[in-house]
Amino acid sequence: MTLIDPEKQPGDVASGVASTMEDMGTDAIMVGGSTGVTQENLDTTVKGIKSVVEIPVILFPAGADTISRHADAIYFMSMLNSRTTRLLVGEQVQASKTIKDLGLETISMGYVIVEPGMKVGEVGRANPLPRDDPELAVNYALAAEFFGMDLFYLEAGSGAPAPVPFEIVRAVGEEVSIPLVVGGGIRDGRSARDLVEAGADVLVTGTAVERTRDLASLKEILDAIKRGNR
Ligand code: 1GP
Repeated sequence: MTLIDPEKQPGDVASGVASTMEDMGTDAIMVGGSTGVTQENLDTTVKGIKSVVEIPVILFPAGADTISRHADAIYFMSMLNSRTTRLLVGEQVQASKTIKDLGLETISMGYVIVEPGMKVGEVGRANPLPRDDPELAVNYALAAEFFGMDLFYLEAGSGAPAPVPFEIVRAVGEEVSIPLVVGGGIRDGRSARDLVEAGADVLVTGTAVERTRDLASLKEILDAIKRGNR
C-alpha cells in the first residue's frame, strides 16, 4: 500500500503520485500523517485521488478531528503501546458516531510502534517496542487478534533509517493469524522481499514514494512484494 501524507504536496501532485502507483501495482492508497493534516488538505487530497484511481483509498487517521467523507474506508486503529489513553481509545470514542454517519467502512487495526518510532512515536507518546524483543511483539499481536482486530501493524515510523527487524516480523508471522502490515523505512526491493519472506502480508511505503520520484526503485519494491507473496 502507498501512503500519501496530505501535508507533503498539493492535491494535484498527490493524485498524480497515486495514479502512477496504481499503474505500478500498489493495492491501496492510504492517506494520513502525524502532523499538519487539516480537514481541507485531507478532503482535497482524498477527493483528488478518488477521482483518478480505482483501488481503495483508506484513511490512516491521526485523530478524530480529521476524517474525510470522500474515502472508501478508515482504519479504526488503536496504538497499543501508547502511554496515553487518547490514542488507545479516546480518539476512537470521539470519532465513532461521525464515522457511522458518514457511512465509512471501518477496518480495525492494532498498531504498535517499533524503535525508533520517529515522529509518530513521539506524537503518539509510545513506549516503542525494542528492536530485540520479538516476544513482546508477538504478545501485542496476539492481543490484537484476541480483541478481534482485522489487522496488526508494526510501524518503525515514517523515514526510519531501517525497517522493522526481520526477526520481529518472522516471530509475529509464525504465531498470529490476522494479516500483518509492516511499514516505516522500506526503501528498496531487497528489504521489501526480505520482509515479505519473513511473513509480512502488507507493506506500506511513504517516503520512498515522496522522495525518490525514482520510478525504477519503486517498481523494484512493488515487484519484490508481489514475488514474495506468490
Ligand atoms: C508510515 O509506515 C509508514 O506510517 C511509511 O513509512 O515513510 O518510511 O515509508 P515510510
